[in-house]
Amino acid sequence: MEQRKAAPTLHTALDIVKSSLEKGTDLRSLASAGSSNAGKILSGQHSELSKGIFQLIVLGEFKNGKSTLLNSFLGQKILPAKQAPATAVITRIFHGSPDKGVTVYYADGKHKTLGLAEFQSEFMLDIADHGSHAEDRFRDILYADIPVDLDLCRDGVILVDSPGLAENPVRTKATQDFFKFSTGAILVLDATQPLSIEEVRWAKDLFSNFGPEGVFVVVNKINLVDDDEVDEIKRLFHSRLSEISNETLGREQENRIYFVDARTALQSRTSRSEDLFRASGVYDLLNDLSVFLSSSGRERIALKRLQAASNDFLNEHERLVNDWKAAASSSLEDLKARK
Ligand SMILES: Nc1nc2c(ncn2[C@@H]2O[C@H](COP(=O)(O)OP(=O)(O)OP(=O)(O)O)[C@@H](O)[C@H]2O)c(=O)[nH]1
Ligand SMILES: [Mg+2]
Repeated sequence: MEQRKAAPTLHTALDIVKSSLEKGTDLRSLASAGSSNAGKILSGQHSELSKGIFQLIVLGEFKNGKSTLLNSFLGQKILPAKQAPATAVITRIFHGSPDKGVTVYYADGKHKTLGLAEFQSEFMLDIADHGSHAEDRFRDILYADIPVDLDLCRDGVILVDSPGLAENPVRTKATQDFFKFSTGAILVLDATQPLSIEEVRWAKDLFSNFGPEGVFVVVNKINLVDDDEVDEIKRLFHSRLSEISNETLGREQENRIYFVDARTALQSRTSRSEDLFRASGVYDLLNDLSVFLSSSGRERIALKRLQAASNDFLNEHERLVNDWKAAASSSLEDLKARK
């Protein structure tokens, strides 16, 4: 994977975090023994950002078209996508040789490499997997890695396809956990559906974690809206999202809402129709993403994420030290009773 050198401010922040982590080794092992995993998240963020990696996660409710959108970036159907819920595991795409195949990483530290066709058929949800009570047969998998030949991913950018939110609690949790290691997000909504309660919660979370600058909102399936209603739908999403971000969206953020037709975008790329691709809305999104990913905005968000992870880590230590202080001043009987 190609690597990007961190900008000076980010570089300094990374050095500070590194030395704090080294000095705090003992506390860190105590923290990791506790219920929170702030230390793990901070180390993970630190390691990725020092390598110049910027991880952009694509999130949204199932069937909103996340995988189709990414496939349209790629110009071919690489990620599993279909009418019924499809994405089974977190899938990272990054710049590399497609000949290397897909690598699947397991929670027990093992991994296996397989061909793309094999991955698409083996790691896709089917009818037996649907519904919130179905057992998650993919729960032992951390994520899958697919090297691709995509310009957008040069310079350390990793795009992450995630299982649809609210489709299955185990898969939703996996996406939620992975999101903490990400630096930016693309939230995919459906133009034919009002925002659900869950989507509102997610949008709030994303805006507060990444700031409006780090969130690209994609309102997909705009082709399914009647022509005479498109303007009204656009106004509706703009006003709802501005309510959620708790401020009137400034011009820059307003421009960060994209109304697209990902399916036509994918078709137009496979049939090589430039006009259709431009009209799908994905062309503008891709251009803006590529400008953002080579701008200083990328470093600003990385720094913001590192600060947030450091704060969580420090708060966790403070709680831990307070617990130890309380334990040290308790009587043996009290401690036994609490245990
Ligand atoms: N009409 C229309 N259909 C779309 C569009 N984008 C995606 N679809 C279709 O919607 C269905 C779901 O698309 P996916 O890309 O699998 O959706 P997803 O969000 O990845 O779904 P999960 O992986 O289950 O979370 C597929 O049949 C797509 O062809 C669009 O812009 N317009
Ligand atoms: Mg999908």
